[in-house]
Formats: sequence, C-alpha cells, structure tokens
Amino acid sequence: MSDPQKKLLKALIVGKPNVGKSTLLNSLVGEKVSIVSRKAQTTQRNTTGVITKDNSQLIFFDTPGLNKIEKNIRISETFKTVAENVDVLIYMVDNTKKSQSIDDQFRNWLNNNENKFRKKILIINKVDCIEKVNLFEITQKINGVINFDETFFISLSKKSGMERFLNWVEKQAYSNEWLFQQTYKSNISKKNFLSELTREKVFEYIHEEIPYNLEIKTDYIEPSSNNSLKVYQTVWLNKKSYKPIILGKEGKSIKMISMQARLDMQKFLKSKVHLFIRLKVKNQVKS
Ligand SMILES: Nc1nc2c(ncn2[C@@H]2O[C@H](COP(=O)(O)OP(=O)(O)OP(=O)(O)O)[C@@H](O)[C@H]2O)c(=O)[nH]1
Ligand SMILES: [Mg+2]
Repeated sequence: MSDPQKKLLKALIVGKPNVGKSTLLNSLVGEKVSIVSRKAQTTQRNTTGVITKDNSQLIFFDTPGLNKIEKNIRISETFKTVAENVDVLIYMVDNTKKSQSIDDQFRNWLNNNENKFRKKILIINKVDCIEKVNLFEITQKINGVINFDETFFISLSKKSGMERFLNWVEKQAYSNEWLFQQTYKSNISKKNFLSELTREKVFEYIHEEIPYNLEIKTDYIEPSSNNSLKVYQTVWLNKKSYKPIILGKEGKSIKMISMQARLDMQKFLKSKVHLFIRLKVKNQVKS
C-alpha cells in the first residue's frame, strides 16, 4: 500500500565539462559516489545518488559533461534517456565563460522538452573564483537564453550556498512512493566503483588523451588474511604505445596510481586492500 507521507523528487544535473557536477553529487550524498578531476570529461556514465531524509527521497543523476565534439554525441544521448523521467533540471555553470555560454543544441533540446520538467534551475558554482559584482551580470545573461525558475550561487569548495539550494529542493518533493530503500545511496556497483577510483587516479597522474582511451575493469575481489581484501584489476589500453606511459619511468606512474587508488579503496571498503593492476592492450592497433 502506498504511504501518503512519503515524498519523492528526481533531479538531473547537466552542464559543460568540469563545472563541478560530480562534486555536487558527492556533496549531496555525503560521500564519494562519482569521481572528480581537474580535467574535462571525467564522468563517462550516468551515476545516481540518493538521499533519503525524513519522509523525502531525493534522487540526483550525475551526467557526463555536455560537449559539442562529435565523439561525445553518444554521451549526450545517454543523458537524454535519463531526462525522460525527471522532475527538476539542474543546469550548472562555473566561473568560465565557456561554461556560461549555452549551446544551440542544448537550447533546442530544452525547447522541445520544456514540459518534461516541473522546474528548471541554474546553479552557478565556484563562486569562490567569481567576483561578487559579476554574479548579477552572469545570471542575467544566462537567464536571457533560458528562463530558469531559480538561480543558486554556490561554492562546493567552500561549502557555501548549499543550504538555500537544499531547502528549495526539499520543498519541491511531492507525495509519491520512494524508488529506493532508505539506505540506498548509489546505483554504481562495488566493482564498477573500484574501477572508477583507479580511473580517477589515472586522470590525476597521466596526461594528454590517454585516460580517455582506456577501460578499467575490476576482475574480482577476494577475501584475504587478517580481514584484508585483494582487488584484481585490468587496465585495457587502446594502443600498445600507451603502456610505457602508464607504467612511467621505472614503473613510477603505475605505482603512484596504484597506491592512491588503494588508499581510496580502503576508505570505501573499510578494510585493508591489496591492489593488483595489470595492463593489457585491447586491439593490436599499430602505433
Ligand atoms: N574552485 C572551485 N573548484 C571546484 C568547485 N567545485 C568543484 N571544483 C573543482 O572542479 C573540478 C571539476 O569537478 P567535477 O566535479 O569533476 O566536474 P564535472 O562537472 O563532474 O566534470 P565532467 O565529469 O568532466 O563533466 C575539480 O577539480 C573540482 O575539485 C568550487 O566550488 N570551487
Ligand atoms: Mg563529472
């Protein structure tokens, strides 16, 4: 039987690469569920974060950054399918001009899908990097292109502005059954998340385009002595020539990646972790 007390809200977080979408999701959920990096296009799959507080369940979808580049068309297709079924659209920008200019492609899509959302809001993030006097102008400019219902100013680094935003979100929740159990936090499986943690470190230590050209798989997790866990992962590379770069001089890079990923895994799994990473080349493409 449905519980009339229960409330629900589903919100989609979209915006250009690197504006802080995944950082927002992590901050809302209260723990890391989506990886974050200084580089654009870090998020490659939709991640769901769920907050259940009092009677309300708030569900947020983190999406890959909107990008015009052709190779990312598939990515924006992914978010369009998620968008079929949400209540609030959260459009996020940061201090960069690039993030604040709204692409025609996105505007057209929104025009055609206007009725799908009960509300659409603008979040200006990284206000720690924006002069206060410029905020009004940025808000005016963006709202001139898309008429958002609300605008919020936040800094996820300084943890400012979140209260007003959260209060607003909670008020939007409507009577409905919850979609997830009370303790559910994210749709990402343990294995996938461990792969994501390693990918985050690859983003941190390996430069250029390589992080976008590999796939990380957690092959298995095995209990070991003293309650520790052994995690086995394979990094699948598109090109053979990437191998020495990931390994680094005397294996320094892979050691760094492995050590940092292991520390994060320990926090996440709340257990000592032994991490084994092997590198494999996917297709023997000549390079
Ligand atoms: N100065 C500042 N940096 C921030 C803030 N919020 C996030 N960042 C940084 O911005 C960078 C990008 O953050 P992400 O959360 O990965 O951005 P994203 O929008 O998910 O990026 P993609 O997944 O690539 O689309 C990271 O280095 C964050 O630490 C903020 O309020 N202030
Ligand atoms: Mg992201």
